[in-house]
Amino acid sequence: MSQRKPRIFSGIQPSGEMHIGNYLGAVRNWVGLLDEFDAFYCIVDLHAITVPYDPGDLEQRVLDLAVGLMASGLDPERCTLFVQSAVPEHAELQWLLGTVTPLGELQRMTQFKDKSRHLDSVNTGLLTYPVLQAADILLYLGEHVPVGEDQRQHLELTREIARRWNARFGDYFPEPQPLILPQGRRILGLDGASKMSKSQDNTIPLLAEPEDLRALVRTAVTDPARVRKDDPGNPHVCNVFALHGHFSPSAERDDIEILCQTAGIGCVDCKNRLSDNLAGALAPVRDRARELAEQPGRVQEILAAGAARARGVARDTISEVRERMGLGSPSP
Ligand code: AQP
Repeated sequence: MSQRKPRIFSGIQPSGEMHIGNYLGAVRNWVGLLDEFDAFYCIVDLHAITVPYDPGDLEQRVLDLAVGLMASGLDPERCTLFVQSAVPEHAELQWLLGTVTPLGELQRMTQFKDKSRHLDSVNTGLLTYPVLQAADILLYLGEHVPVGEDQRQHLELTREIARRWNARFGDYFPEPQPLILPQGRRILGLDGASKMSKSQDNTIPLLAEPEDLRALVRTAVTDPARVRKDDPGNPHVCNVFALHGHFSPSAERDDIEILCQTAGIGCVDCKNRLSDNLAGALAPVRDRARELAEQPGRVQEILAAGAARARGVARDTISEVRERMGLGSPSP
């Protein structure tokens, strides 16, 4: 008899163009989990609207992200790929879980502090973001969550919310475990200092054309101590060298390491070699994306089928949760 695969959930925001940080830190790893797990991968549009955004763009961003995810190898035949707002039970469960979530825990979340610091007026959604994240995962009774290091704190809060809810209403939710993958390390942006981030304008978009890649990589910050071409550089503090580690053959990377340390190669040449390797490595993803982008109707159908499957599971969870919380059955 075949055993049920353990379930995982992970999400990505349609807050801008998918970038190589998303790809290396998350999506490439998600693809590697398709055989082992019953994977739910979600385009979390409700999360993306917690920061300023253009409503006229959102639908297209969702579609573009779906294209990027599928082009990266998320095969919708082997996972449930869907859009968060197409499954209204996410928002319902968030409310229900909010009743057992301590305010102090939300206020001490690093991401909340970072994001709210830059805003004149802080909306409640930014504060309750981790409760929605807990609802996303618990709605599918997710046992594992592939997350980047940056999301570890939120996942710990999800576990705490599950524990509190179970203690109050009876054991039901699993406490999801992080699946922090060795390759899931933080990728730095073109500034070489902060996390590559859609909202920070420091990204290398996954689907950029080779000439755009080259222009972007040219702006990347390298070893700040290396001022002139004949200064020896330190590759270990250089983000361009770190990116070579992901996209260049290891022999070439070893070569560049020595050439940089001995001033045998300048930063411009080093960047051009990275651009060529990046463009080559991402060519198959770009080609698949181009094909998919020409069939928006098909992409919409795939997302609708994913939402239908997700909704089936979500409805069962909500029924059980409502029952245990004394709210009775949902209206048909
Ligand atoms: N720079 C990164 N390095 C490694 N992993 C990253 N991820 C994002 N940036 C990096 C991982 O990608 C997944 C989806 O992320 P998200 O879109 O939900 O939100 P995020 O982490 O906040 O990504 P951004 O680009 O920084 O978006 P904005 O600017 O909208 O906040 C996650 O698993 C994340 O770890």
